[in-house]
Amino acid sequence: MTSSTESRSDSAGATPANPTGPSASFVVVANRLPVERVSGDGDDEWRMSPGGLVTALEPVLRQKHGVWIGWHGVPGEHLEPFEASGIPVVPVPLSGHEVTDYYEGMSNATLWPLYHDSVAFPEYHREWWDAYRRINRRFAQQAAAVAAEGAVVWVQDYQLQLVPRMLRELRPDLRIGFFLHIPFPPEELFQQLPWRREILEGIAGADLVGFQVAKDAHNFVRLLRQMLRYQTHRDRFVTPDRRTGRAQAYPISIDVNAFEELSNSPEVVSRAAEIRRDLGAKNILFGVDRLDYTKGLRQRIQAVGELFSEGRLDPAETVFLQLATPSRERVEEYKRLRDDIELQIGRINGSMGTIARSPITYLHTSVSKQELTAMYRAADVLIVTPLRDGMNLVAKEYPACKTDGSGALVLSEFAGAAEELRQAYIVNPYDINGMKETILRAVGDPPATKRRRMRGLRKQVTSHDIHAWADAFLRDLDAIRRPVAPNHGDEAAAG
Ligand code: GDG
Repeated sequence: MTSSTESRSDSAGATPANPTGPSASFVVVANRLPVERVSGDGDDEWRMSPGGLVTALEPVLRQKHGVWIGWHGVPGEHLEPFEASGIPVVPVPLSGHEVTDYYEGMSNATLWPLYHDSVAFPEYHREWWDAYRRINRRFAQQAAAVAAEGAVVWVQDYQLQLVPRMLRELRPDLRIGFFLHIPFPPEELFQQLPWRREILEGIAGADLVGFQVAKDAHNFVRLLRQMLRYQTHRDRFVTPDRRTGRAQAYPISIDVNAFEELSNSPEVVSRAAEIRRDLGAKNILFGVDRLDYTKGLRQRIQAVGELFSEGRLDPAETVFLQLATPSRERVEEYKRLRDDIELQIGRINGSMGTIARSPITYLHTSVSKQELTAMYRAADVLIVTPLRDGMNLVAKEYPACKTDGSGALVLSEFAGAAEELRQAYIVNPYDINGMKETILRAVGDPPATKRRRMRGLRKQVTSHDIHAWADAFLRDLDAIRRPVAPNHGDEAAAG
C-alpha cells in the first residue's frame, strides 16, 4: 500500500482507482471505509472500526467476498486500494474543504438534523450542496470502475443519496440497491430542502430502496408521486425511463451470535462482575450512545437527575453509568451538546454525590466491544431515549447480551427499534415525568415480569439478526429483473 499526503487541502483528485479491472460482483459504497489506522513500528496497519454500519455489513462482505468503497478518514490523503482484515477496500479521497462542505456541512449539518425531525436547525448552503453533488459523483465513478458486468452494488445512507442515479447513468447494467440508515422525513420537512427533487431522483435511481420502517418507505413513494409525478402502486414506482423500482422496510439488526458468544465468554462474565463491584451499586442503570443531539441525552439525564434529587432513586444503591462515544466533534451543535450534558452531570453529581460515590458515572470515550458487552451484561436497566432514530442498534445489542434473561430495556417510541421491541418499557423522551415513572417501573417491577419481557425481547432479536436483514434485502434486489438501458423498450424490472 502506498500513501501520499496532499499539501493543498482542496486537491483530492477524482480519478477512479481500478487496480484489478471491473471485477467485483458485489460492491458496497458507503461514506466511510470500515477501517481505522493503527500506527505500528514502521508500517501502518488497518483494523476494522466500530459503528452501526460496520457492525451491520462486515459479516455480509466476508461471506460474499465483496469490495467496499469509501473514505478512509484522513483529509487530503490519497491511498491505493488495499485489504483490511481480508476485505478489499477502495479508498475515495476527500480534501479538507470537501470534508467541511460535503461531510460536516451538507451531510451532518443539513441532512442529519432535517431527517431527524429537525431536532436541531438544518442549515442550507449552496456551496455545501455543490460539494455534495461533486463527491457523490466521485463515489459513483469509483463504483462504476470496480463493478463487474451485472454486479450488485449496495449504496449506503444519507451521504450518498445521489449515487444510485449517477451510477445508473454510467452503468445501466448494474443492479443497484440503496439503504437509508436514518429516518426519512415526513413531507412537510422534506419540502424545506432546496434540492429536494434531485435527492428524490437520486435515490430513485436504485432498483430497490430500503428503509428502517414501513412509514418511511411510504413517505418516500408518496413524495415520488406528488413531487415528481411518478406512477406508483403500493411499494413500486415507475421512473420516466419506464423502469420499475421498489421501496420497502428492512429493519436492520445485529450479529446476535457474536454478541451472545462474547457475552458468555469467561472474560466478559468476570469483567461484568468486576464492573458491578467497582460501581458498588445494587441497581445499575446504563446508557450508551454516540454523543449526538438526536439521542435524547439531555432529557435522559434530566429525568434520572430528578429521580435522584427527589429521593425516588437512592444514590446509595443506584448508579447511572453513561458512556458517550465522541462523535462529529468539529460540528458546532455537537460541541454545545457536550458542554450542556457535562454541565448537567456535574451539577447532579456536585449536589447529590458524596466522597464515596457519585450518582452518575460518565465516560466520554470509546471502549472495546468486549468492554461494552461487559457493561451490557452488568446493567440492570438500559435506557435508550432518542428523540428520533432510524433503528438504534444498542437497543438490540442489550437483549442479545443478557443471555441469563435478566435486565430491562427502557426505549423511546421514536426509535425504529420500538416497532419490533414491543416488550420494552416504551417512553416518550419529551415527556420527562412519563419517562421518570417508566424508569422507576423498569427498576422496580417484579423479577418475573422483567424476565417475561426480556424473553420477548430476546426472541425478537435472535430471530431477526443481521444475516436475515442482509439476506432479505439482497434476495429482493436479486429478484428484480436485470435493468435494461434507457429507450430499449418497456421490459423494465418487475420484482
Ligand atoms: C445509524 C443510525 C441505525 C457505541 N459506542 C461504542 C460502540 N458503539 C456501537 C454500538 C452500536 C453502534 O455503535 C451505534 O449504533 P446505533 O444504531 O445506536 O447508532 P448510529 O451510530 O447513530 O447509527 C441508527 C444504525 O445507523 C444502523 O443502521 O440503527 O438509527 O443513526 O453498534 O454498540 N462500540 C464500541 N465501543 C463504544 O464505545 N465497541
